[in-house]
Amino acid sequence: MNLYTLVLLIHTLSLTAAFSPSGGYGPGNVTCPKKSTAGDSGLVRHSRGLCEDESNWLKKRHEHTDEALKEFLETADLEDFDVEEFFDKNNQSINIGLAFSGGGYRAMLCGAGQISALDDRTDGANETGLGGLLQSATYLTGLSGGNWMTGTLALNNWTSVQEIIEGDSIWNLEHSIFTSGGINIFKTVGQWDDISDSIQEKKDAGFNTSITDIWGRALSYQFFGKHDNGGDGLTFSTLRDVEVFQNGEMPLPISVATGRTPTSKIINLNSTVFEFTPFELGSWDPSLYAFTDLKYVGSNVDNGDPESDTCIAGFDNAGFVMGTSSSLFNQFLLKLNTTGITGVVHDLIEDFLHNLSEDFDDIAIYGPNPFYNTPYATVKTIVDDENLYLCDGGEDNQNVPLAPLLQPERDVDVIFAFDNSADTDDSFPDGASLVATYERQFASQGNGTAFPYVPGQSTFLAHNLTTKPTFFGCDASNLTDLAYIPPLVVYIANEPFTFWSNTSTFKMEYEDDEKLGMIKNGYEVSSRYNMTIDEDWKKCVSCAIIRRSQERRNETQSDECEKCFEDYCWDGKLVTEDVDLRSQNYTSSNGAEDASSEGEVSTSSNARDGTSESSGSSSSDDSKKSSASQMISYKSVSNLLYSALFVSAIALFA
Ligand SMILES: *[C@@H]1O[C@H](CO)[C@@H](O)[C@H](O)[C@H]1NC(C)=O
Ligand SMILES: *[C@@H]1O[C@H](CO)[C@@H](O)[C@H](O)[C@H]1NC(C)=O
Ligand SMILES: *[C@@H]1O[C@H](CO)[C@@H](O)[C@H](O)[C@H]1NC(C)=O
Ligand SMILES: *[C@@H]1O[C@H](CO)[C@@H](O)[C@H](O)[C@H]1NC(C)=O
Ligand SMILES: *[C@@H]1O[C@H](CO)[C@@H](O)[C@H](O)[C@H]1NC(C)=O
Ligand SMILES: *[C@@H]1O[C@H](CO)[C@@H](O)[C@H](O)[C@H]1NC(C)=O
Ligand SMILES: *[C@@H]1O[C@H](CO)[C@@H](O)[C@H](O)[C@H]1NC(C)=O
Ligand SMILES: *[C@@H]1O[C@H](CO)[C@@H](O)[C@H](O)[C@H]1NC(C)=O
Ligand SMILES: *[C@@H]1O[C@H](CO)[C@@H](O)[C@H](O)[C@H]1NC(C)=O
Ligand SMILES: *[C@@H]1O[C@H](CO)[C@@H](O)[C@H](O)[C@H]1NC(C)=O
Ligand SMILES: *[C@@H]1O[C@H](CO)[C@@H](O)[C@H](O)[C@H]1NC(C)=O
Ligand SMILES: CC(=O)N[C@H]1CO[C@H](CO)[C@@H](O)[C@@H]1O
Repeated sequence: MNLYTLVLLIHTLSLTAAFSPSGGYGPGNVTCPKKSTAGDSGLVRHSRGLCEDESNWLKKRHEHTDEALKEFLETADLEDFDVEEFFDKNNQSINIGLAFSGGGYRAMLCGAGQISALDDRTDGANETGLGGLLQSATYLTGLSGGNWMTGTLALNNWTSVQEIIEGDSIWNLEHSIFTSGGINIFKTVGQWDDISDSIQEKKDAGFNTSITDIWGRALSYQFFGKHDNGGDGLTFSTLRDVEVFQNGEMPLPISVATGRTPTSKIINLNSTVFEFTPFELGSWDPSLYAFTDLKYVGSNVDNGDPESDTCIAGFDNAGFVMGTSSSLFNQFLLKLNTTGITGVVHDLIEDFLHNLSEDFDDIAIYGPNPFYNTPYATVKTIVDDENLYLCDGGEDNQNVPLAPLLQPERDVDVIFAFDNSADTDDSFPDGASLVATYERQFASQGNGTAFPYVPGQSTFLAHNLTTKPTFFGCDASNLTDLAYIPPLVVYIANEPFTFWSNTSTFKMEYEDDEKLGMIKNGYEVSSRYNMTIDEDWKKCVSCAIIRRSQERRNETQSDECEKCFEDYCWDGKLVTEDVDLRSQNYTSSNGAEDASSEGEVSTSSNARDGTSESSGSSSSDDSKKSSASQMISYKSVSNLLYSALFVSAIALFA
């Protein structure tokens, strides 16, 4: 064998190892990796610090972000600011995090438009948008519909929204996933046959399956149409072997889900937030406080130690991961008889529904539990179970996936939080997600994270904090009472410019012109209507990016940036009916309490204007919300409540 063939062989092996070893949807056997380092056992580690893979990868990413940010700041042309000098003095790279909320296809399409204005590959973004900001970003988080967007970009060789709308093989949304072939019934049936085979493969390999498997496979045809069989063998950890990722040419994609046992309910104060990176799956929260190597999820382990030399790979199917983060949409399949699905597929789903209690409707089963018997959790609910149950990232009401970006280990300077939730009666955001994340820092599950002060939803609406971008946590000196100085948060909410972008969360079909209208409107949202509302928008964004760095060095802001902050920072004022969150007294928690205890944030959970109640009843916002819109914004996970809504939602696409 000559050297060339050897290299080729190794290359092929490493590629196939990245996909499911079976080549299809069913996970397969591989040799376990060598034990990792220092104290941690086998495949699992304590959530102290970042994993070595992420730290190493960051070095490569920072080479790219440093360059891109230099260019971004140069072209922003700030007064009294020398870019070279700034970078010389800065002994660490600036970490920018971008977060995209859930909300079905609405969130995916709005998010696509919003991100396209930050992407220097988009026509016009260098001139009328914030082109280069995406290239300067270190982290990219997505949840539910937002993770459909981030996952599509990441797992298609870091494609761009521009490429997607010019191409024709992905994001074809004219037909719902139940009738993907349109009038071509054979195409639809063929696809569902494949899905059915996939699920059978996973079962045959000895794994429990859930509705999320079906849902994830169906979604994959829309997101991974370029890959064989709708990406049935594509895994999330595949990214490790993709050159653009290895070289740090894209931000770290993170998908967020929450943990929930089939019979329980969760709210922002007691949920366990999970994150999937290409390297790991796990949580920073005390109820788990562990991460596992994503590639080997599905292996039989005890405290992270594989039971034999044989491990499992291929469980982390990309569609399954993206379906997990959006499992709330499993509910569509429950209305089976109204979907028009017939034959084999109908029977397959019917079979599932009969064999599962309804408690499992929105749950993805990760079994065997990769965290079985791990010792780091303060509450043992998750680690004592033989399965790990994950569900939609928005179920705890934190619909913008901020948790991964608030971990002090990641040292994020600024977060751009894109909120495409449907909180109000007319399906626009009202800041509820930020409030939920704000509150969580004071609960034991917040585990010493910090988040800037925000007002309640009444103020968000009355002071127009959702109709123009708003900065939170502008002044580090005002945040010293928090656990540490959190990132500055640039909050950008969905609003209509040229398209009514407040479509229903459950609208599953978009005509091409609707799709493009949503995307274009998203571009206009994050570019301030192509810079026509504020020609200094790029400058102001730059001021936000450099702020924490300046504060660390005790440098004063230029007059120009001060002016920007006057325009965009929340001024701390409230409308009269809003409770001042800042004056709330939270009982400090020692982190050792049972996370399920209801009393841990004694005064706040009822004093807040209702958002932390799972019922969603609100004292001040009653007039602005109906119970239906609260359900759409994932206020409650009650199946009972959903039923009524879904019946009407189904009518939309049936
Ligand atoms: C994996 O190996 C085990 C034995 O170690 C065997 O029982 C099982 O059938 C194998 N699974 C697959 C999918 O090949
Ligand atoms: C950067 O410099 C500051 C002050 O000079 C110092 O406190 C900090 O530890 C340095 N950080 C790094 C990453 O070297
Ligand atoms: C935008 O500017 C960047 C950096 O100069 C350049 O690489 C990129 O090609 C430009 N984008 C477009 C669409 O012209
Ligand atoms: C804003 O710019 C985008 C991207 O170049 C373009 O598609 C859109 O038509 C522009 N919108 C307006 C209102 O000019
Ligand atoms: C992935 O994208 C890079 C450029 O970004 C390109 O060089 C490479 O050929 C692409 N790979 C595939 C498999 O399309
Ligand atoms: C669908 O209809 C069949 C026959 O009427 C019934 O047995 C089944 O329970 C229904 N399934 C669902 C999910 O409603
Ligand atoms: C919010 O916007 C509306 C409509 O543009 C305006 O009438 C109102 O004065 C604004 N409110 C505040 C507090 O700026
Ligand atoms: C910070 O605190 C000062 C003094 O209390 C106050 O005047 C200012 O408005 C605060 N700034 C922000 C952004 O909250
Ligand atoms: C920052 O500046 C203030 C006043 O300008 C001064 O009181 C303080 O000691 C300085 N802090 C550091 C760390 O240099
Ligand atoms: C909150 O409680 C602490 C100690 O329990 C007390 O010192 C502090 O004054 C209280 N703050 C407010 C705003 O009530
Ligand atoms: C979380 O808190 C809610 C409201 O207090 C409660 O109903 C629920 O049972 C708790 N869930 C867990 C998993 O502790
Ligand atoms: C900052 C902080 O409180 N970290 C805690 C998070 O939870 C783990 C596990 O309970 C603790 O060990 C950390 O100290």
